[in-house]
Amino acid sequence: MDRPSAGSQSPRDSHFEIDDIVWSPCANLGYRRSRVVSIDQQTDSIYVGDNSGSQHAVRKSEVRPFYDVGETRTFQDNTEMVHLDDANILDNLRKRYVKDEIYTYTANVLLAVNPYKELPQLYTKEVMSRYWGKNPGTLPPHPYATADVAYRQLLRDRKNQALVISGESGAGKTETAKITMRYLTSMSRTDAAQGTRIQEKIIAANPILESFGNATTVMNLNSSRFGKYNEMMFNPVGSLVGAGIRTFLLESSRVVFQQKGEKNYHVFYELLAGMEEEDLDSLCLDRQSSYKLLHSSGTKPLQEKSVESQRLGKQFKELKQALSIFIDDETDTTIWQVLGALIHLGEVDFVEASRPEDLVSSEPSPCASPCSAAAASASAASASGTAAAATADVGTQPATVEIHPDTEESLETAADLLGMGALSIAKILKFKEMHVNRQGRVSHIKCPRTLAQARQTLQCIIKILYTRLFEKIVARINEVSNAGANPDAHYQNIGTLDIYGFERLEHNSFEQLCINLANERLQQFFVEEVLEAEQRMYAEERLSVTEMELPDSAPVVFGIQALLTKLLDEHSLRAVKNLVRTEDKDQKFCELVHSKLVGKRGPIMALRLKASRGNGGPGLHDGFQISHYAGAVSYSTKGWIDKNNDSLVPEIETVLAEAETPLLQEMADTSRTAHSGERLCSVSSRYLSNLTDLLETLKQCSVHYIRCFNPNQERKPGLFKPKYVLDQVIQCGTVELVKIMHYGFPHRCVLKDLRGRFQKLLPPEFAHYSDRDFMHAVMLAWEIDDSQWTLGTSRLFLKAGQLRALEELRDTGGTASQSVIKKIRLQFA
Ligand code: AD9
Ligand code: MG
Repeated sequence: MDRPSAGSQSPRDSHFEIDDIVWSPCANLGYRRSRVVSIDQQTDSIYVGDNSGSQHAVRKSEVRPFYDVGETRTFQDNTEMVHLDDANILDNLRKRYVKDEIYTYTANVLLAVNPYKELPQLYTKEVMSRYWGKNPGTLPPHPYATADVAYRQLLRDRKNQALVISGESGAGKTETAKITMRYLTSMSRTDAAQGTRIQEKIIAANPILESFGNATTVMNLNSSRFGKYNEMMFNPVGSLVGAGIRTFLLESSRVVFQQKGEKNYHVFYELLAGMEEEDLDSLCLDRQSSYKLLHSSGTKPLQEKSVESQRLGKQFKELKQALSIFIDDETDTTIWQVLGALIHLGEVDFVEASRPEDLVSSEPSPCASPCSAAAASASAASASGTAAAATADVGTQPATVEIHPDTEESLETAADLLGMGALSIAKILKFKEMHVNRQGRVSHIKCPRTLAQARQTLQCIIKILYTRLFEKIVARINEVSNAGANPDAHYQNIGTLDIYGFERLEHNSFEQLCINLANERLQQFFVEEVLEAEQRMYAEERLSVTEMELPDSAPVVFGIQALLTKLLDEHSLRAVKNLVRTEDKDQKFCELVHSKLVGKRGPIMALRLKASRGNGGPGLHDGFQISHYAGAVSYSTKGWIDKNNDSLVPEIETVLAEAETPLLQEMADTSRTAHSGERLCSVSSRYLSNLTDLLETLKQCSVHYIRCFNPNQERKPGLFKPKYVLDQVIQCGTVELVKIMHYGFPHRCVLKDLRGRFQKLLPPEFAHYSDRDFMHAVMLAWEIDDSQWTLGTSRLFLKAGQLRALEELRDTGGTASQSVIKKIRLQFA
């Protein structure tokens, strides 16, 4: 799909002459400093030469003007630069980065480049105080300034505020979110009734969420595997009264499988490294064992007393400390028991049981597995009216698999820790409960699972237990963080959105599509709410601005949503009802995508993918590719139908409800028991509806943007890879933003307010002028370059830095020269 080129030239920049120093495109660096050697007007090519003496032709539209301000001079705000294009923005970011100036404004959007090293001097108490209540732009760019603006606007406008932090995985979103939250908790007043406890709770929630929801990935050693929206509530005088967290789609597949170079959730490793010996004993765990759940991607158990082990041990203590703020000792014990049980469940395996030859139906049936065959045979019985015989036949079928004798002990230990019967769990693993509708009467049958099905069921149970535990902990944090807030009071809040960044891995699945959809929708929101709104405002103020084609996410968003809701849900439901062969349900879904959604010029394309370990074994299989705003991503549909169903093992609900411990009982969702029938609990529908709610929330807020950039994939401090950053700068719409704000004007002030403020800048004889004429006269009287301002119908638009200049004039109390005043008088006469 053709996407508008964000870096394309505007007419103002396109004039070049021989010997001009320019930026020319370079595969490695993004742009290289070059000299114009000759210009071919016919072909619109420019020949450029570099230091090495080599010359080559480039298209004129790809060349950017070079503005020499020296290596050390940089701009705090990209819109202050003379040339506003990708090459010059990139160079400004690079020069600032090497000086540890990791933050840069683009008008009111803050850009942050990950330093990959501690910069404690940037975040001291003293620095916090400096930003408190200051006008943005008067101090260096900082997340504190962005948070401060949000707080002031909340108080002034009585409107909810949102800080939207975006960027690819590893770019620094979570760290930046914590920086803004620390600022707001430290600086804002606390409600007398709340004491400092509310601050403590907000800060303590972070390590808990990170232990349970973050993991090491190839992109980031501490990657957030869930999205979160943290809301801090303030009363009308600005005191902090409570907080809440909304989470989005935790990546549950990670609990049972990790790609090469990746790990399970931090909490498991922290537990093993930090727990006291006797507590570990009570969970029947030991530090030296290589557990499948934690080491399936080939990582080794931690060496005792190694640096890593000590770090994790320390984190475990911090986690325990943080948890103690939200939960009692009994719940704390249960949490570790559940986690221990999951590790033991991960060890369980199966063997084929010797079973009668006639178990698999010899009749041609749509499904080949015992479970499906049983269902098919029961439905056939139902159709032929021999229901009683069918129930007897199916109900007495022996198990196809048994628990592997070597792993029986693991199952028993897990069951003990969960306060459940090992037999109950084994039954779920070996048999699927199905219901058959015979002439209006629903009966339940148990049919044996195959080896593959038993293994898959085990994985499902582990995923369900972990996800529910995570959800329970978040719910508990919310309960405690809101305990002091008056439920009837209407508070305003500042939300901080830290959602997983755009992902393009070697193998991309359902989770990556969900993650990338969230980023697509946020990008669409940014374009609509910021860029388009900006263009609309200029039109309303009757100002002419350079027409600019904006990126349009709508076709991609529309395509993905159709794929997830229409195709995936419909097909998942057919699978639940056993209307598709279990073996090729994912492949069939892929074929549906190809036939229904792949279009010639659309964003979705058909693809042949090489399969991998996590992708269903070697060989080729079908997939599709989507052109996202941040690049094309190939997806494999392997496993999607199961991943999309949250109710794959409904039998577990009853067992949970009957467990001994209250926390596990609370984790049961009794609306989903096996008896509730063949239901699809669609993961994608729930996710889409959560996303829509989030965007609705954002629409009601004043939104402040922080864009994070990853300078390199090696996680090295001081390494700024220009081409890598350039791609991110272009993808996120920063270039369009800079252009709109520059060719437009970043500061827009209501004329009436300005007049009140700058009254003294002109003699009293101007008092009868209209607000518009008055401010016009001020700009003329002080001879402010007319490229730096423009007058709308109700606002004065100013380039970056000009408002500061006017304020300085006001403070110094000067008056304009008489000769100039005279000229103006004549002009307005
Ligand atoms: V992901 O989408 O959750 O995978 P994030 O959240 O964008 O990603 P994160 O904030 O986790 O990235 O940052 C990655 C790492 O960069 C951190 O663990 C820190 O080691 C490092 N980082 C990021 N920002 C800063 C900072 N302001 N100061 C110091 C930082 N280090
Ligand atoms: Mg993160």
